[in-house]
Amino acid sequence: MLEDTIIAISTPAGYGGLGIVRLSGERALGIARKIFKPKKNRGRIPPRSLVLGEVYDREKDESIDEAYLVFFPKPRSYTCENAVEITCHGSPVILEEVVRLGIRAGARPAHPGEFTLRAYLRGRIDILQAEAVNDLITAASLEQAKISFGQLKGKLSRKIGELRRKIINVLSQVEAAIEFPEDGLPIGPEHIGQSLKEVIAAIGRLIESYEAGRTMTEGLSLAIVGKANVGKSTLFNALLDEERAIVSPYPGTTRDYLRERMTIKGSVFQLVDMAGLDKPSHPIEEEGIRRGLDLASRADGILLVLDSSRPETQADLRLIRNYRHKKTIFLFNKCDLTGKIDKEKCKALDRKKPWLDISALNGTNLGKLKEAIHRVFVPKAAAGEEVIFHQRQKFLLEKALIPLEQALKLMDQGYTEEMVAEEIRQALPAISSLTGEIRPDDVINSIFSRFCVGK
Ligand SMILES: Nc1nc2c(ncn2[C@@H]2O[C@H](COP(=O)(O)OP(=O)(O)O)[C@@H](O)[C@H]2O)c(=O)[nH]1
Ligand SMILES: [Mg+2]
Repeated sequence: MLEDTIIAISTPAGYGGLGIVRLSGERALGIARKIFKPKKNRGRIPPRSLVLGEVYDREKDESIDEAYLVFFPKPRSYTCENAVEITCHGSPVILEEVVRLGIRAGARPAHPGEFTLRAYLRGRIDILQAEAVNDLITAASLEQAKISFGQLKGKLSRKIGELRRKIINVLSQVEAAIEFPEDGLPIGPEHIGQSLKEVIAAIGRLIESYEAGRTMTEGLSLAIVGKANVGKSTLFNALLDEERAIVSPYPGTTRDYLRERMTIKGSVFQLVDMAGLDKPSHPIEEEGIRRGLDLASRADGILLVLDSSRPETQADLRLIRNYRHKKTIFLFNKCDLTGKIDKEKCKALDRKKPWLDISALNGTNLGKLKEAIHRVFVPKAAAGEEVIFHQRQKFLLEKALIPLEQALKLMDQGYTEEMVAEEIRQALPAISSLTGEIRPDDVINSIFSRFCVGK
Protein backbone atom coordinates (compact mmCIF):
# COMPACT_ATOMS: atom_id res chain seq x y z
CA MET A 1 0.00 0.00 0.00
CA LEU A 2 2.54 2.57 1.13
CA GLU A 3 4.92 1.45 -1.64
CA ASP A 4 2.52 2.64 -4.35
CA THR A 5 2.75 6.10 -5.78
CA ILE A 6 -0.70 7.60 -5.69
CA ILE A 7 -2.30 10.27 -7.86
CA ALA A 8 -5.50 12.35 -7.64
CA ILE A 9 -7.08 15.64 -8.58
CA SER A 10 -6.91 17.83 -5.47
CA THR A 11 -9.14 20.69 -6.57
CA PRO A 12 -12.95 20.40 -6.50
CA ALA A 13 -14.90 18.82 -9.33
CA GLY A 14 -16.03 21.24 -12.03
CA TYR A 15 -14.53 24.12 -13.96
CA GLY A 16 -12.01 26.49 -12.45
CA GLY A 17 -9.26 28.89 -13.39
CA LEU A 18 -6.68 26.44 -12.11
CA GLY A 19 -6.69 22.79 -11.12
CA ILE A 20 -4.16 20.72 -9.23
CA VAL A 21 -3.13 17.10 -9.63
CA ARG A 22 -1.08 15.65 -6.85
CA LEU A 23 1.27 12.69 -6.70
CA SER A 24 2.81 11.08 -3.65
CA GLY A 25 5.14 8.13 -3.23
CA GLU A 26 8.65 6.95 -3.94
CA ARG A 27 8.29 7.32 -7.71
CA ALA A 28 6.39 10.60 -7.76
CA LEU A 29 9.09 12.56 -9.54
CA GLY A 30 9.92 9.78 -12.02
CA ILE A 31 6.28 9.47 -13.00
CA ALA A 32 5.84 13.24 -13.20
CA ARG A 33 8.81 13.44 -15.57
CA LYS A 34 7.05 11.07 -17.96
CA ILE A 35 3.99 13.30 -18.22
CA PHE A 36 5.50 16.77 -17.83
CA LYS A 37 8.07 18.51 -20.00
CA PRO A 38 9.87 21.49 -18.41
CA LYS A 39 10.38 24.43 -20.75
CA LYS A 40 13.82 25.49 -19.59
CA ASN A 41 16.75 24.30 -17.52
CA ARG A 42 17.31 21.41 -19.91
CA GLY A 43 14.60 19.46 -18.16
CA ARG A 44 15.93 19.90 -14.67
CA ILE A 45 13.39 19.85 -11.82
CA PRO A 46 14.95 21.37 -8.70
CA PRO A 47 13.18 20.67 -5.39
CA ARG A 48 10.65 23.13 -4.01
CA SER A 49 10.72 25.47 -6.98
CA LEU A 50 8.14 26.33 -9.53
CA VAL A 51 8.95 24.73 -12.88
CA LEU A 52 7.06 25.90 -15.93
CA GLY A 53 6.32 23.39 -18.68
CA GLU A 54 3.72 21.36 -20.51
CA VAL A 55 1.69 18.29 -19.70
CA TYR A 56 2.79 15.85 -22.30
CA ASP A 57 1.41 12.62 -23.77
CA ARG A 58 4.46 10.61 -24.84
CA GLU A 59 2.55 8.00 -26.79
CA LYS A 60 0.88 10.55 -29.01
CA ASP A 61 3.84 12.94 -28.77
CA GLU A 62 1.60 15.91 -28.02
CA SER A 63 1.20 18.47 -25.25
CA ILE A 64 -2.25 18.93 -23.79
CA ASP A 65 -1.85 21.96 -21.52
CA GLU A 66 0.58 24.45 -20.13
CA ALA A 67 1.29 23.79 -16.48
CA TYR A 68 3.70 24.27 -13.64
CA LEU A 69 5.07 21.68 -11.33
CA VAL A 70 6.51 21.69 -7.84
CA PHE A 71 8.53 18.81 -6.45
CA PHE A 72 8.67 18.27 -2.66
CA PRO A 73 11.31 15.68 -1.83
CA LYS A 74 10.73 13.46 1.20
CA PRO A 75 10.45 13.89 4.11
CA ARG A 76 9.57 17.57 3.92
CA SER A 77 6.22 17.22 2.18
CA TYR A 78 2.59 16.93 3.22
CA THR A 79 2.75 13.14 3.17
CA CYS A 80 6.40 12.81 4.29
CA GLU A 81 6.96 11.11 0.91
CA ASN A 82 8.22 12.39 -2.40
CA ALA A 83 5.38 14.53 -3.65
CA VAL A 84 4.62 16.45 -6.82
CA GLU A 85 1.92 18.99 -7.57
CA ILE A 86 1.02 19.81 -11.14
CA THR A 87 -1.07 22.93 -11.62
CA CYS A 88 -2.79 23.31 -14.95
CA HIS A 89 -6.03 24.83 -16.20
CA GLY A 90 -9.03 23.86 -14.13
CA SER A 91 -10.71 21.87 -16.83
CA PRO A 92 -12.15 18.53 -15.72
CA VAL A 93 -11.19 17.05 -19.10
CA ILE A 94 -7.55 18.13 -18.80
CA LEU A 95 -7.25 17.18 -15.14
CA GLU A 96 -8.66 13.72 -15.74
CA GLU A 97 -6.29 13.27 -18.65
CA VAL A 98 -3.32 14.23 -16.44
CA VAL A 99 -4.43 11.57 -13.96
CA ARG A 100 -4.86 9.02 -16.76
CA LEU A 101 -1.37 9.75 -18.07
CA GLY A 102 0.00 9.47 -14.53
CA ILE A 103 -1.65 6.09 -14.05
CA ARG A 104 -0.27 4.90 -17.37
CA ALA A 105 3.15 6.01 -16.20
CA GLY A 106 2.87 3.86 -13.07
CA ALA A 107 0.81 5.68 -10.44
CA ARG A 108 -2.34 4.35 -8.79
CA PRO A 109 -5.54 6.37 -8.16
CA ALA A 110 -5.63 7.57 -4.55
CA HIS A 111 -8.41 6.58 -2.16
CA PRO A 112 -10.33 9.30 -0.30
CA GLY A 113 -8.07 10.88 2.30
CA GLU A 114 -5.10 8.73 1.32
CA PHE A 115 -2.63 11.63 1.20
CA THR A 116 -3.53 12.57 4.76
CA LEU A 117 -3.61 8.91 5.78
CA ARG A 118 -0.01 8.64 4.60
CA ALA A 119 0.96 11.72 6.57
CA TYR A 120 -0.50 9.92 9.59
CA LEU A 121 1.03 6.50 8.86
CA ARG A 122 4.42 8.13 8.32
CA GLY A 123 4.05 9.79 11.70
CA ARG A 124 3.97 13.41 10.62
CA ILE A 125 0.54 14.02 12.15
CA ASP A 126 -1.70 12.16 14.60
CA ILE A 127 -5.36 11.29 14.15
CA LEU A 128 -6.61 14.44 15.85
CA GLN A 129 -4.61 16.51 13.38
CA ALA A 130 -5.88 14.41 10.47
CA GLU A 131 -9.44 15.02 11.59
CA ALA A 132 -8.66 18.72 11.84
CA VAL A 133 -7.47 18.75 8.21
CA ASN A 134 -10.90 17.63 7.05
CA ASP A 135 -12.66 19.92 9.53
CA LEU A 136 -10.73 22.85 8.15
CA ILE A 137 -11.68 21.97 4.58
CA THR A 138 -15.36 21.50 5.43
CA ALA A 139 -15.60 24.26 8.06
CA ALA A 140 -19.04 25.84 8.22
CA SER A 141 -17.72 29.14 9.50
CA LEU A 142 -14.52 31.10 9.89
CA GLU A 143 -14.78 30.62 13.65
CA GLN A 144 -14.69 26.86 13.23
CA ALA A 145 -11.96 27.04 10.61
CA LYS A 146 -9.70 28.94 13.02
CA ILE A 147 -10.17 26.35 15.75
CA SER A 148 -9.56 23.51 13.29
CA PHE A 149 -6.41 25.21 12.06
CA GLY A 150 -5.15 25.34 15.65
CA GLN A 151 -5.88 21.64 16.01
CA LEU A 152 -4.16 20.94 12.71
CA LYS A 153 -1.08 22.52 14.22
CA GLY A 154 -1.39 20.18 17.18
CA LYS A 155 -3.13 22.24 19.87
CA LEU A 156 -5.65 19.57 20.80
CA SER A 157 -3.02 16.84 20.53
CA ARG A 158 -0.81 18.66 23.02
CA LYS A 159 -3.73 19.04 25.38
CA ILE A 160 -4.49 15.32 25.19
CA GLY A 161 -0.80 14.52 25.62
CA GLU A 162 -0.74 16.64 28.74
CA LEU A 163 -3.79 14.81 30.13
CA ARG A 164 -2.12 11.51 29.40
CA ARG A 165 1.03 12.54 31.26
CA LYS A 166 -1.03 13.64 34.23
CA ILE A 167 -2.89 10.34 34.36
CA ILE A 168 0.37 8.39 34.17
CA ASN A 169 1.81 10.58 36.86
CA VAL A 170 -1.08 9.88 39.23
CA LEU A 171 -0.88 6.21 38.37
CA SER A 172 2.80 6.02 39.21
CA GLN A 173 2.20 7.72 42.54
CA VAL A 174 -0.44 5.15 43.43
CA GLU A 175 1.78 2.33 42.21
CA ALA A 176 4.64 3.59 44.35
CA ALA A 177 2.40 3.14 47.35
CA ILE A 178 1.77 -0.47 46.32
CA GLU A 179 5.44 -1.28 45.96
CA PHE A 180 6.58 0.38 49.14
CA PRO A 181 3.61 -0.05 51.43
CA GLU A 182 5.72 0.34 54.57
CA ASP A 183 6.52 3.93 53.57
CA GLY A 184 2.86 4.72 53.06
CA LEU A 185 2.00 6.91 50.12
CA PRO A 186 5.07 9.01 49.29
CA ILE A 187 2.66 11.71 48.26
CA GLY A 188 -0.40 12.11 50.43
CA PRO A 189 -3.71 10.66 49.28
CA GLU A 190 -5.20 14.17 49.34
CA HIS A 191 -2.64 15.24 46.79
CA ILE A 192 -3.38 12.26 44.54
CA GLY A 193 -7.10 12.87 44.89
CA GLN A 194 -6.55 16.49 43.93
CA SER A 195 -4.58 15.60 40.79
CA LEU A 196 -7.23 13.08 39.84
CA LYS A 197 -9.94 15.69 40.28
CA GLU A 198 -8.06 18.10 38.04
CA VAL A 199 -7.76 15.54 35.26
CA ILE A 200 -11.43 14.65 35.60
CA ALA A 201 -12.42 18.32 35.39
CA ALA A 202 -10.26 18.91 32.31
CA ILE A 203 -11.74 15.89 30.54
CA GLY A 204 -15.22 17.02 31.57
CA ARG A 205 -14.63 20.46 30.04
CA LEU A 206 -13.53 18.89 26.78
CA ILE A 207 -16.61 16.68 26.69
CA GLU A 208 -18.82 19.70 27.31
CA SER A 209 -17.14 21.61 24.49
CA TYR A 210 -18.65 19.10 22.06
CA GLU A 211 -21.94 21.02 22.33
CA ALA A 212 -20.24 24.25 21.26
CA GLY A 213 -18.43 22.27 18.56
CA ARG A 214 -21.62 20.75 17.26
CA THR A 215 -23.32 24.11 17.03
CA MET A 216 -20.36 25.39 15.04
CA THR A 217 -20.45 22.55 12.54
CA GLU A 218 -24.16 21.84 12.20
CA GLY A 219 -25.51 25.19 13.29
CA LEU A 220 -28.02 25.92 16.03
CA SER A 221 -31.64 25.49 15.07
CA LEU A 222 -33.76 28.58 15.66
CA ALA A 223 -37.51 28.26 15.31
CA ILE A 224 -39.61 31.31 14.45
CA VAL A 225 -42.76 30.85 16.44
CA GLY A 226 -45.97 32.88 16.69
CA LYS A 227 -49.60 33.10 15.64
CA ALA A 228 -50.60 33.30 12.00
CA ASN A 229 -49.97 36.60 10.23
CA VAL A 230 -47.69 38.14 12.87
CA GLY A 231 -44.85 38.39 10.31
CA LYS A 232 -42.87 35.17 10.84
CA SER A 233 -42.19 34.57 7.16
CA THR A 234 -41.35 38.24 6.64
CA LEU A 235 -38.81 37.97 9.45
CA PHE A 236 -37.48 34.69 8.06
CA ASN A 237 -36.87 36.34 4.69
CA ALA A 238 -35.41 39.47 6.24
CA LEU A 239 -32.89 37.50 8.31
CA LEU A 240 -31.91 35.39 5.32
CA ASP A 241 -31.88 38.46 3.12
CA GLU A 242 -33.86 36.71 0.42
CA GLU A 243 -37.48 36.13 -0.50
CA ARG A 244 -37.50 32.51 0.51
CA ALA A 245 -40.88 32.09 2.24
CA ILE A 246 -44.17 33.25 0.77
CA VAL A 247 -45.52 36.28 2.61
CA SER A 248 -49.18 37.25 2.34
CA PRO A 249 -51.81 39.17 4.26
CA TYR A 250 -53.85 35.97 4.52
CA PRO A 251 -53.42 33.93 7.68
CA GLY A 252 -52.32 30.33 7.16
CA THR A 253 -50.02 30.93 4.17
CA THR A 254 -47.16 28.88 5.57
CA ARG A 255 -48.39 25.37 6.12
CA ASP A 256 -45.26 23.29 5.91
CA TYR A 257 -42.01 24.41 7.46
CA LEU A 258 -38.92 25.87 5.79
CA ARG A 259 -35.36 25.53 6.98
CA GLU A 260 -32.42 27.66 5.79
CA ARG A 261 -28.86 28.30 6.89
CA MET A 262 -27.68 31.69 7.98
CA THR A 263 -24.47 32.95 9.51
CA ILE A 264 -24.15 35.64 12.16
CA LYS A 265 -20.65 36.70 13.24
CA GLY A 266 -19.21 33.42 12.05
CA SER A 267 -21.78 31.24 13.82
CA VAL A 268 -24.08 29.05 11.79
CA PHE A 269 -27.82 28.83 12.38
CA GLN A 270 -30.58 26.76 10.87
CA LEU A 271 -33.51 29.13 10.75
CA VAL A 272 -36.94 27.48 10.66
CA ASP A 273 -40.14 29.18 9.49
CA MET A 274 -43.38 27.40 10.19
CA ALA A 275 -47.17 27.59 10.30
CA GLY A 276 -48.77 29.94 12.80
CA LEU A 277 -49.34 28.24 16.11
CA ASP A 278 -53.01 29.06 16.62
CA LYS A 279 -56.33 27.51 15.71
CA PRO A 280 -56.12 25.80 12.31
CA SER A 281 -58.59 26.82 9.64
CA HIS A 282 -57.70 23.92 7.36
CA PRO A 283 -56.76 20.25 7.90
CA ILE A 284 -53.37 20.70 6.21
CA GLU A 285 -52.67 23.64 8.48
CA GLU A 286 -53.41 21.40 11.43
CA GLU A 287 -50.63 19.03 10.38
CA GLY A 288 -48.36 22.01 9.81
CA ILE A 289 -49.04 23.18 13.35
CA ARG A 290 -48.33 19.74 14.76
CA ARG A 291 -44.97 19.67 12.98
CA GLY A 292 -44.28 23.24 14.02
CA LEU A 293 -44.86 22.47 17.69
CA ASP A 294 -42.62 19.46 17.41
CA LEU A 295 -39.83 21.42 15.68
CA ALA A 296 -40.08 24.25 18.17
CA SER A 297 -39.80 21.86 21.09
CA ARG A 298 -36.61 20.39 19.65
CA ALA A 299 -35.08 23.69 18.50
CA ASP A 300 -32.01 25.08 20.26
CA GLY A 301 -33.70 28.47 20.45
CA ILE A 302 -36.97 30.29 19.79
CA LEU A 303 -37.74 33.63 18.19
CA LEU A 304 -41.25 34.31 19.42
CA VAL A 305 -43.01 36.85 17.21
CA LEU A 306 -45.95 38.96 18.40
CA ASP A 307 -47.91 41.42 16.27
CA SER A 308 -47.65 44.67 18.22
CA SER A 309 -50.24 46.39 16.02
CA ARG A 310 -52.96 44.23 17.51
CA PRO A 311 -54.08 43.68 21.08
CA GLU A 312 -52.56 40.54 22.58
CA THR A 313 -54.76 37.44 22.61
CA GLN A 314 -54.90 34.44 24.89
CA ALA A 315 -52.99 32.51 22.22
CA ASP A 316 -50.12 35.05 22.39
CA LEU A 317 -49.94 34.86 26.17
CA ARG A 318 -50.07 31.09 26.07
CA LEU A 319 -47.14 30.99 23.64
CA ILE A 320 -45.09 33.33 25.82
CA ARG A 321 -45.65 31.09 28.83
CA ASN A 322 -45.09 27.98 26.75
CA TYR A 323 -41.53 28.87 25.75
CA ARG A 324 -40.46 30.29 29.08
CA HIS A 325 -38.26 27.28 29.78
CA LYS A 326 -36.44 27.57 26.43
CA LYS A 327 -33.82 30.02 25.24
CA THR A 328 -36.08 32.62 23.66
CA ILE A 329 -36.03 36.13 22.27
CA PHE A 330 -39.44 37.84 22.33
CA LEU A 331 -40.23 40.17 19.45
CA PHE A 332 -42.85 42.90 19.16
CA ASN A 333 -43.06 42.94 15.37
CA LYS A 334 -44.64 45.60 13.14
CA CYS A 335 -43.28 48.41 15.32
CA ASP A 336 -43.74 50.66 12.26
CA LEU A 337 -47.51 50.55 12.91
CA THR A 338 -49.42 52.04 15.83
CA GLY A 339 -48.89 49.84 18.86
CA LYS A 340 -52.00 48.19 20.29
CA ILE A 341 -50.40 45.40 22.26
CA ASP A 342 -50.03 45.75 26.04
CA LYS A 343 -46.26 45.36 26.21
CA GLU A 344 -46.07 45.52 29.98
CA LYS A 345 -48.58 42.74 30.36
CA CYS A 346 -46.59 40.54 27.98
CA LYS A 347 -43.22 41.35 29.55
CA ALA A 348 -44.58 40.64 33.01
CA LEU A 349 -44.80 36.99 31.99
CA ASP A 350 -41.05 36.72 31.50
CA ARG A 351 -38.77 39.55 32.52
CA LYS A 352 -35.53 37.60 32.37
CA LYS A 353 -35.44 37.25 28.59
CA PRO A 354 -34.83 39.93 25.97
CA TRP A 355 -37.81 41.74 24.44
CA LEU A 356 -37.21 43.70 21.27
CA ASP A 357 -39.29 46.01 19.05
CA ILE A 358 -38.71 45.23 15.40
CA SER A 359 -40.19 45.76 11.99
CA ALA A 360 -39.51 42.74 9.83
CA LEU A 361 -40.95 44.70 6.93
CA ASN A 362 -38.76 47.81 7.25
CA GLY A 363 -35.77 46.16 8.83
CA THR A 364 -35.94 48.23 12.02
CA ASN A 365 -33.74 46.76 14.77
CA LEU A 366 -32.77 43.69 12.74
CA GLY A 367 -29.12 44.46 13.49
CA LYS A 368 -29.92 44.49 17.19
CA LEU A 369 -31.84 41.26 16.78
CA LYS A 370 -28.86 39.58 15.16
CA GLU A 371 -26.63 40.69 18.00
CA ALA A 372 -29.14 39.35 20.49
CA ILE A 373 -29.33 36.05 18.61
CA HIS A 374 -25.59 35.67 18.84
CA ARG A 375 -25.49 36.67 22.49
CA VAL A 376 -28.40 34.54 23.67
CA PHE A 377 -28.03 31.35 21.66
CA VAL A 378 -24.36 30.78 20.89
CA PRO A 379 -22.73 28.68 23.61
CA LYS A 380 -19.55 30.32 24.77
CA ALA A 381 -16.50 28.18 24.38
CA ALA A 382 -14.33 29.44 27.23
CA ALA A 383 -11.55 31.55 25.75
CA GLY A 384 -8.42 29.56 25.01
CA GLU A 385 -10.15 26.25 25.75
CA GLU A 386 -10.16 23.58 23.09
CA VAL A 387 -13.35 22.54 21.31
CA ILE A 388 -14.00 19.03 20.06
CA PHE A 389 -15.99 18.46 16.88
CA HIS A 390 -16.25 14.69 16.67
CA GLN A 391 -18.43 12.15 18.37
CA ARG A 392 -15.49 9.75 18.25
CA GLN A 393 -13.51 12.15 20.40
CA LYS A 394 -16.39 12.64 22.81
CA PHE A 395 -16.96 8.89 23.22
CA LEU A 396 -13.31 8.23 23.95
CA LEU A 397 -13.12 11.05 26.47
CA GLU A 398 -16.20 9.66 28.20
CA LYS A 399 -14.62 6.24 28.15
CA ALA A 400 -11.56 7.66 29.89
CA LEU A 401 -13.62 9.64 32.38
CA ILE A 402 -15.60 6.72 33.82
CA PRO A 403 -12.69 4.73 35.32
CA LEU A 404 -11.07 7.93 36.61
CA GLU A 405 -14.23 8.89 38.47
CA GLN A 406 -14.45 5.34 39.73
CA ALA A 407 -10.85 5.53 40.96
CA LEU A 408 -11.60 8.69 42.88
CA LYS A 409 -14.62 7.08 44.47
CA LEU A 410 -12.64 3.98 45.49
CA MET A 411 -9.96 6.16 47.00
CA ASP A 412 -12.51 8.13 49.00
CA GLN A 413 -14.02 4.89 50.25
CA GLY A 414 -10.63 3.62 51.35
CA TYR A 415 -10.18 0.78 48.87
CA THR A 416 -6.67 -0.62 48.28
CA GLU A 417 -4.14 1.12 46.07
CA GLU A 418 -4.18 -1.92 43.75
CA MET A 419 -7.83 -1.39 42.98
CA VAL A 420 -7.43 2.34 42.51
CA ALA A 421 -4.45 1.80 40.20
CA GLU A 422 -6.37 -0.74 38.16
CA GLU A 423 -9.14 1.78 37.48
CA ILE A 424 -6.75 4.56 36.53
CA ARG A 425 -4.92 2.23 34.16
CA GLN A 426 -8.17 1.59 32.31
CA ALA A 427 -8.40 5.23 31.27
CA LEU A 428 -5.20 5.06 29.24
CA PRO A 429 -6.26 3.07 26.15
CA ALA A 430 -9.08 5.52 25.41
CA ILE A 431 -6.67 8.45 25.66
CA SER A 432 -4.19 6.72 23.35
CA SER A 433 -6.95 5.96 20.86
CA LEU A 434 -7.77 9.65 20.71
CA THR A 435 -4.48 10.56 19.09
CA GLY A 436 -4.32 7.32 17.13
CA GLU A 437 -1.45 5.73 19.02
CA ILE A 438 -3.77 2.76 19.26
CA ARG A 439 -5.49 2.39 15.95
CA PRO A 440 -8.26 -0.05 15.18
CA ASP A 441 -8.47 -0.29 11.39
CA ASP A 442 -12.22 0.26 11.15
CA VAL A 443 -11.90 3.57 12.99
CA ILE A 444 -9.10 4.67 10.69
CA ASN A 445 -11.15 3.69 7.64
CA SER A 446 -14.19 5.58 8.78
CA ILE A 447 -12.15 8.70 9.49
CA PHE A 448 -10.36 8.86 6.16
CA SER A 449 -13.28 7.74 3.98
CA ARG A 450 -14.97 11.06 4.85
CA PHE A 451 -12.19 12.98 3.09
CA CYS A 452 -12.18 13.98 -0.54
CA VAL A 453 -10.00 12.00 -2.91
CA GLY A 454 -7.25 14.56 -3.40
CA LYS A 455 -6.54 15.20 0.29
N1 LIG B 1 -46.47 46.94 8.69
C1 LIG B 1 -45.84 45.76 8.83
N2 LIG B 1 -46.34 44.68 8.24
C2 LIG B 1 -45.70 43.50 8.37
C3 LIG B 1 -44.52 43.38 9.12
N3 LIG B 1 -44.11 42.09 9.09
C4 LIG B 1 -45.03 41.45 8.34
N4 LIG B 1 -46.00 42.27 7.91
C5 LIG B 1 -47.15 41.95 7.08
O1 LIG B 1 -47.98 41.03 7.79
C6 LIG B 1 -48.58 40.09 6.86
C7 LIG B 1 -48.26 38.68 7.31
O2 LIG B 1 -46.88 38.46 7.16
P1 LIG B 1 -46.25 37.00 7.10
O3 LIG B 1 -44.78 37.17 7.14
O4 LIG B 1 -46.82 36.22 5.97
O5 LIG B 1 -46.78 36.42 8.49
P2 LIG B 1 -46.73 34.91 9.02
O6 LIG B 1 -48.08 34.34 8.79
O7 LIG B 1 -46.45 35.06 10.49
O8 LIG B 1 -45.66 34.19 8.29
C8 LIG B 1 -48.03 40.45 5.50
O9 LIG B 1 -48.98 41.26 4.83
C9 LIG B 1 -46.78 41.22 5.82
O10 LIG B 1 -46.42 42.14 4.81
C10 LIG B 1 -43.98 44.57 9.73
O11 LIG B 1 -42.96 44.59 10.40
N5 LIG B 1 -44.70 45.73 9.56
MG1 LIG C 1 -45.77 32.50 7.14
